[in-house]
This record gives sequence, C-alpha cells and structure tokens, in this order.
Amino acid sequence: MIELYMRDGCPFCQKVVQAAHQFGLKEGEDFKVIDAAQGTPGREVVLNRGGKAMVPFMIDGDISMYESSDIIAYLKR
Ligand SMILES: N[C@@H](CCC(=O)N[C@@H](CS)C(=O)NCC(=O)O)C(=O)O
Repeated sequence: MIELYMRDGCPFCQKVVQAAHQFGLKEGEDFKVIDAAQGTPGREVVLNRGGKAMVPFMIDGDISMYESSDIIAYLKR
C-alpha cells in the first residue's frame, strides 16, 4: 500500500490527498496517511528514507519521493 507522510496544517499535503481521492484511490485500500509531524515515528521514516525534513513524502515499495506535484503525477499513473 502507498504510504503518504503528512502533517497537519500542510497545504501541499492536503493537495496530495485531494488528488488521490479525485483519482479514485481509497484511503485504507490504496494508500494510507501517516503522521509525520515533528517528533513522530513517521518523521523518523521520512528522514531516514528520504534524507530531508519535508512533507509530503511518499513511499511505494522501492519508490519514494518528495514534492507534491511529483507525488500527484505518480498517483495519477
Ligand atoms: N515543494 C514542496 C514544498 C513542501 C513544503 O514546503 N512542505 C512543508 C510543509 S507545508 C515542510 O515540509 N516544512 C517542513 C516541516 O514540516 O518540517 C512540495 O510541493 O511538496
């Protein structure tokens, strides 16, 4: 399942989740949202896997990426 690392109050994160819904992807089936606010285990995953303290961040198996527009393009495919 695609993992979307987000935090509250992040407009770029909201943009990604809205796009996912528009593409017909279902939370809990196709993707899950993981809290990546500072101090959370999700933030540790973002830092360890991606190397930057930035959200949104996506992991789909071996593929991982930052940048909301890139994530949205990936979800569209
Ligand atoms: N160009 C990036 C911008 C992402 C961005 O600025 N994210 C902010 C939150 S909205 C961020 O990660 N700030 C640092 C943090 O939350 O630690 C994108 O489109 O995804």
